[in-house]
Amino acid sequence: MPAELSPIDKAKFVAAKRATEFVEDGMKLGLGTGSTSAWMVRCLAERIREEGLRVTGVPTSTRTAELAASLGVPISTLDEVKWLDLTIDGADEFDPHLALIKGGGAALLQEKIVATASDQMIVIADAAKEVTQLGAFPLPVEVIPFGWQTTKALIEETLVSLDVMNRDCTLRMNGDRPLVTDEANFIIDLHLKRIGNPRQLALVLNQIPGVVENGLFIDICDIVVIGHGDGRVTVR
Ligand code: ABF
Repeated sequence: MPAELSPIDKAKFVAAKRATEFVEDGMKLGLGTGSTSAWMVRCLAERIREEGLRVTGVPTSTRTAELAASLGVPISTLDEVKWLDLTIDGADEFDPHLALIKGGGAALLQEKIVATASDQMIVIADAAKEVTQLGAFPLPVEVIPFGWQTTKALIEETLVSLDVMNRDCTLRMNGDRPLVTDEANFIIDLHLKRIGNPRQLALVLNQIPGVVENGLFIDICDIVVIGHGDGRVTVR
């Protein structure tokens, strides 16, 4: 373990390192995005160097691709690999049913495609990501740039009709300039505070014209590896 890690970074590191122990020689892997996933890529690179582990990684973002390439982790594309044995990725929140909010890093679309195209998905997270009910973290929704403000209004109407959105909830772009994703789409953050029915919300959001994908991952995560600031790891 690198010296001098803060408790939060130690939690992320130990979760990432424990998750790489699930990686077997010859696996085709989805490589997640975010700071916890960055530790996972580093730990994977160490196993490749020290054990001669042979893997092919499919990155879920440009920044993960650059990090993996810089560390000597062999990478390919999902189109070439077609299907993956395992995806390891971070999350912003996970609940008791292993439903997730992901996408704080604006990579949710590629993350969801890669995680879905995998036999198994492992989420790596520090203990602070565990919640009893999703929603405190803003839910990112990816929309195409064409008519995005109309799409935002349709999302708002839908949330109100579903009674998901009450007075103290808001929909916001990041500042006045929308966040642009690797796919050149925009991200709208839904500040909902709590989501009573994530499965229903995930389905309804994706029916709205202009919405590409949302950051609710339902029935995708198989295992969560939780890191704690004292160096302990919990696998669930
Ligand atoms: C990515 O990692 C995103 O989907 C998620 O929002 C983020 C979590 O970031 P971190 O690991 O830095 O907390 O998978």
